[in-house]
Amino acid sequence: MKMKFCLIALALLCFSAAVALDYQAPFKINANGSPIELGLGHANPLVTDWNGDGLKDLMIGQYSSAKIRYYINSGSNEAPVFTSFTYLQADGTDISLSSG
Ligand SMILES: [Ca+2]
Repeated sequence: MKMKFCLIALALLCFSAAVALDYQAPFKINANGSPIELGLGHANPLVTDWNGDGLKDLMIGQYSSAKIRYYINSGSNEAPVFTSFTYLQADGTDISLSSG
């Protein structure tokens, strides 16, 4: 019984250490000097070097329009600069993922 308790305690300790995440405080991201506004609903951001220039870009799935905004980083990875966005397209048409 004592051994079983120790194994459970060890498992809980490992699990809690594995899920203890250290998040930064939330902050707004600017484009053209103003915070990015997405309208109604939540956003699904992704930071990745989409165009392969070595700078991390910003992709945002937009709930209200069901489209994906693409902001090219014209700054650096340490101090990104975003201006206007385009919507991701496939075959010349904005990609739209409707809910439901
Ligand atoms: Ca890039």
